[in-house]
Amino acid sequence: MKITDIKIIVSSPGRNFVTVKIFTDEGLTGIGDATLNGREKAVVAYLQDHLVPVLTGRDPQRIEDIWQYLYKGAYWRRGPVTMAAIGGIDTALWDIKAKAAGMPLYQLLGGASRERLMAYVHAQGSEIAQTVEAVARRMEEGFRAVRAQVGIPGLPAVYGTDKSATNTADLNGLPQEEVWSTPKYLRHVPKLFEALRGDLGWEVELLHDVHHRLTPIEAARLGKDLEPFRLFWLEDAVAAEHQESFRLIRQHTVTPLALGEVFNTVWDARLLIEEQLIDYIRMTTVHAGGVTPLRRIMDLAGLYNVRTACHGAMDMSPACLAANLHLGLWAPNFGIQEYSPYMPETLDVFPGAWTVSDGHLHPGEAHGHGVEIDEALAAKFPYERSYLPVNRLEDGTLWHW
Ligand code: EZ4
Ligand code: CO
Repeated sequence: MKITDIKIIVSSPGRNFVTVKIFTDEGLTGIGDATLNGREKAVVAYLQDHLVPVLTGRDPQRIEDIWQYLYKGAYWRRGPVTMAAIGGIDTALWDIKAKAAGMPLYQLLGGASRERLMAYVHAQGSEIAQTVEAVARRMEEGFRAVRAQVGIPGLPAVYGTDKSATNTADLNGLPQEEVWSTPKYLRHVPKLFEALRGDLGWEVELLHDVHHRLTPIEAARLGKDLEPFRLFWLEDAVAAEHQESFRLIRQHTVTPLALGEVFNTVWDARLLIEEQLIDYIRMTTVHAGGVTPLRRIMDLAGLYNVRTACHGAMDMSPACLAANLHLGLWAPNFGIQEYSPYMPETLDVFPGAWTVSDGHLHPGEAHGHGVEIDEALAAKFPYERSYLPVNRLEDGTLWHW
């Protein structure tokens, strides 16, 4: 088999997605997600100018060799742009290989380790009562695990709670600015979980995303304060350039810790995994550089009792979710899968075999990873400039978003 053509498709059916589509001389095609929110065009240039030219004519079945060639062969390793580009190619190659083998990707990886994958969804409110109501609605929909976020008194809308106070129409796609206060946040969040347990009981699994905003000792304080409410996890407690930070947090709290949605190689997570400093690794197919490396990372994690929890926000395409679901169905150490319901126009552009029911996900039985792209429809949604927000403390200091 030979790669005859590679198309890089940029489309914005609700939000921007970068998709790699690989064509072969045997008529098989495969797709992979290469989306990097706010930096889409850098990935497109990396793919178009540097990867497509070296791949055309190669045997798409030699996935390992191609991955090594792209990773080691560039001399410049790692980084989100590089790894998202490689991730798009690698996912499309696994899609082709599984189609050629006549099986769903999870079968090629070693077969199913379970019947279905527990999902968690997001619930938000600007006030505690609203979040409690939102979590209750999610439970009624059948979800067993819900990530709860709430607005902070005295601050405009913060991450994961509500639309920002900024008038985004005036920004022409440039980043909006949010405001942050750690003391206000630390005082308020335990009250949310007290109310959730009081009103909704103990069966539901509750999660919370700190979104990288604390120092290690502040994260330790929050973890301790939340212990009575038995969280499933505390996500991204601190920015993890220092993996060692988690030694300090771990000394102080038994609240389980999840991390890794911004990681892009095993080297970002090695110490965290080997010292058992986290409980869930959040790396996801696209940003980890594809199925090839993420499978290895999952295996390494399994050796140290760290479970998988692929990042699954709606700014990664359904092709990424599908790859995560195949990996999750196989992984002996699967933990949970984030599920963020897509907009209808996104699902129209990316029709797929995966299903969600009763709070669980399944990748389906279609050959490959099971997601395709409707190119004609994709062309009707051109790229729209869009960035993630930035964050400042109340005195104007630039902070982590
Ligand atoms: O901020 O996907 O757990 N989910 C998250 C997301 C991320 C975005 C970044 O692109 O933290 O909302
Ligand atoms: Co997160």
